[in-house]
Amino acid sequence: MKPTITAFANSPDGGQGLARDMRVRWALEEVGQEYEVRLVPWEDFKKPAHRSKQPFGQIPTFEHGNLVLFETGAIVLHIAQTHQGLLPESPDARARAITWMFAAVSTLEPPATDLEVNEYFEQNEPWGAARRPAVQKRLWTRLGDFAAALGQKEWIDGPFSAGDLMLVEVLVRVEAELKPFPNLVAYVDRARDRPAFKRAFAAQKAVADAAGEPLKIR
Ligand code: GTB
Repeated sequence: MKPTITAFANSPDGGQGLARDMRVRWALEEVGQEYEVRLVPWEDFKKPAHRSKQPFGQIPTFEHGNLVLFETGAIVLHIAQTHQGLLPESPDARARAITWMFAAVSTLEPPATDLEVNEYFEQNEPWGAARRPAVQKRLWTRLGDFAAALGQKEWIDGPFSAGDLMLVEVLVRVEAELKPFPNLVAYVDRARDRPAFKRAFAAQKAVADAAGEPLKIR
């Protein structure tokens, strides 16, 4: 039986890879696991049926048999732990890869999301533009620290892992801010060149193309 994930029926980004089901699709493609997708219309996000699977009324979710998961970090970790290919065998290297997954969602993603929120939802507030430089500076500090840690390595710690997958998925959300960090731009480009990334992106884009006009969220 294949797992089922949920995704936007009509993504606001029109299929540019920004909706967070992308990271789950990519992980499933990397490990060669086929999956089903249940598309959730925006008006159903906060309804009890969806909240019973995702308490915050968000996508994506992951269902496999009786198991229902939410939070992309947890979903990608589960996929990586139940298949070969996204986590190293050695316990120490595996723990380090998982550390980078946490760094992605708990250290890099919060300032990235803050910038997105400022762009999408705060620009029409009287204080929106004034807040932006501080938000951007916090993100740049984190990006600079990560750029220094990555250096000229191909991937963050040995072969490509779920750590890289989650890190890249955060970086793509703030692509315009990566320009001062050429090694981060090259890292994202390398990741996008992976066949599994391309398959996941194409699958997500096909849904958006079929949906037509993207959902307006601002
Ligand atoms: N921490 C959760 C996880 O990692 O699973 C975050 C999930 C999340 O934020 N999901 C978003 C959502 O469901 C969709 S991806 N939001 C509805 C809500 O919170 O009420 C976020 C997203 C989608 C599309 C764009 N875009 O178009 O640019 C940007 C961000």
